[in-house]
Amino acid sequence: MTHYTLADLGWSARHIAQLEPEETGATPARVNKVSRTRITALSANGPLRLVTQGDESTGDYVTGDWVLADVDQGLVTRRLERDTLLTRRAAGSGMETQLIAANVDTLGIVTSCNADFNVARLERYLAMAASAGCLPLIILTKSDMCDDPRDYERRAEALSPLANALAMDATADDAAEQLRAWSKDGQTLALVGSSGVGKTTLANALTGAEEATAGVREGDAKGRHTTTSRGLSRTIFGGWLIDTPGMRALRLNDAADGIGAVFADIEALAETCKFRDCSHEAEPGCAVKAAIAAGNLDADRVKRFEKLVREDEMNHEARHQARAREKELQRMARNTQAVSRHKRRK
Ligand SMILES: Nc1nc2c(ncn2[C@@H]2O[C@H](COP(=O)(O)OP(=O)(O)OP(=O)(O)O)[C@@H](O)[C@H]2O)c(=O)[nH]1
Ligand SMILES: [Mg+2]
Repeated sequence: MTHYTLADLGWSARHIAQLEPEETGATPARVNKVSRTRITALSANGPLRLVTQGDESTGDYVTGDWVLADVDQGLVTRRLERDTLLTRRAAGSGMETQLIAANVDTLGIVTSCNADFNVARLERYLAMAASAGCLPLIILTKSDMCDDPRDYERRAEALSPLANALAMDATADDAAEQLRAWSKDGQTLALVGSSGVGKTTLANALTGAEEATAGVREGDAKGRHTTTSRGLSRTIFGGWLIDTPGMRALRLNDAADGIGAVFADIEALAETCKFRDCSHEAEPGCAVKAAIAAGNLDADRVKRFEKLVREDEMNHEARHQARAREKELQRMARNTQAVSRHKRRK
């Protein structure tokens, strides 16, 4: 059984500062996997199997979380504040938030140098990273199967002032070495992206494990879903890696800040439009239109920005309405209870 120190696990002064005097006896642990009923975590005393207190759901915890545990009772007593939290809206049409991982330092956005490369999708992932507070790193795999990987790097880095891209052959001997800076010394790197782009291939190189990877189907760029769960794996450089199952579509979750960060240059430009509520369509004195006309700004990028903002506003509105409906239902339930109490008293 492998033992890690708290420092190995990424424990830091920020965590210690959160401890209350009466919590000095608690065992800090980093969440590895979360199931419907159980949480497994890594601690300085080895792996722990924990349950939550009372009627608290394990769904409030996610891979990468720091918790305090009562080891004798096998209980999670508290979750510590998260430095970063990656979320998305769950697949389908609902509004539920899905937690992806916590306390991730770098989000490795994996796509390949082929038909999977999609600028609108990359922008969504960049916005997700910015909302979460993670450093984004675009990893462009399958460079060995394309003529001009540098061109992919350039296109990825042109997406945003935040974008930093790295083309590589994930199956090559030096693949792990190229990711050393983001996966060493207690640093946590999470890999996200479509199915079949090479996340697990990179994860295996970084951890020395042999998790199953999948061959890409003939004729299209898509793979089958091979990875099905998430967990923390120790990297050969002393950091942590979170491999995730491939995502079909990324639905953003309250990402206004993230979108603003990815398109910070457009937002700054829009501030200088003559009208505060400029729609960048036909108004005079529009700085965005002027920049496009001068060839300093890509019109398609502006359209994609506006589409993401509209989508985010609609989500925000839908969530607001759902909350209002819930409140109204609670109010009605309280009234009904009050009426029946009144009747009983009569
Ligand atoms: N030639 C080449 N093949 C690669 C590269 N990266 C991944 N592959 C292959 O692509 C296939 C899919 O890789 P996986 O690592 O399973 O992909 P994944 O992203 O983990 O997929 P899911 O788990 O389904 O989300 C495997 O056969 C890999 O060997 C690369 O850079 N070059
Ligand atoms: Mg995989």
